[in-house]
Amino acid sequence: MKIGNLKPESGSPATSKVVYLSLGSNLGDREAQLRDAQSRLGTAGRVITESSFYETEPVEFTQQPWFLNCAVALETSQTPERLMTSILRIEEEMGRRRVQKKGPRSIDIDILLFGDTIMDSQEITIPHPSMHQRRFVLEPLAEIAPNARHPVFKKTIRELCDALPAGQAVQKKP
Ligand code: PH2
Ligand code: MG
Ligand code: MG
Repeated sequence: MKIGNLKPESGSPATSKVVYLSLGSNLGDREAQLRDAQSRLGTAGRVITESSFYETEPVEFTQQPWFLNCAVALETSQTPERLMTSILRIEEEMGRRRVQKKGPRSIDIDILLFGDTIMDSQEITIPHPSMHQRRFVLEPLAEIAPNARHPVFKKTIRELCDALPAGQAVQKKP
């Protein structure tokens, strides 16, 4: 065999990426639901790291119970579209009802970063368009991936977290 034939055929090798997700719950048994979601994410890839759980003040729509939030690193060979389908299925299987935008939810799973992918389609925006403004996202993410880099702002998660204005109570659970 010629050595030149050893290069991979374009597009054929399964390429896996590290994806960072934000999980949140503020209805029912929040802790059990975060754990349930983490374990179900195993159907979409390999869960590499899980942050601690954080008790967080609701933001944007503030008249709702406090959230429990965490961040998860997932290695997956799924495309962003497939992963989004997997996530929506998990949320549905866990009984999420979409009643009010940004309102109370049993489980919410958001894609934050997908390797260094940048995309903006009707269904999916990556990186998550609000992640850099949300302490409930950045603190858990900084715990597991302080040096991951936001591909649009070219800043690390630690830098984005340190640049947040004061406010947005976020308390790491022991
Ligand atoms: N999710 C929202 C709106 N506000 N606030 C906190 N603390 N945690 C969340 O997960 C959250 C929120 C919409 O997805
Ligand atoms: Mg969300
Ligand atoms: Mg969501």
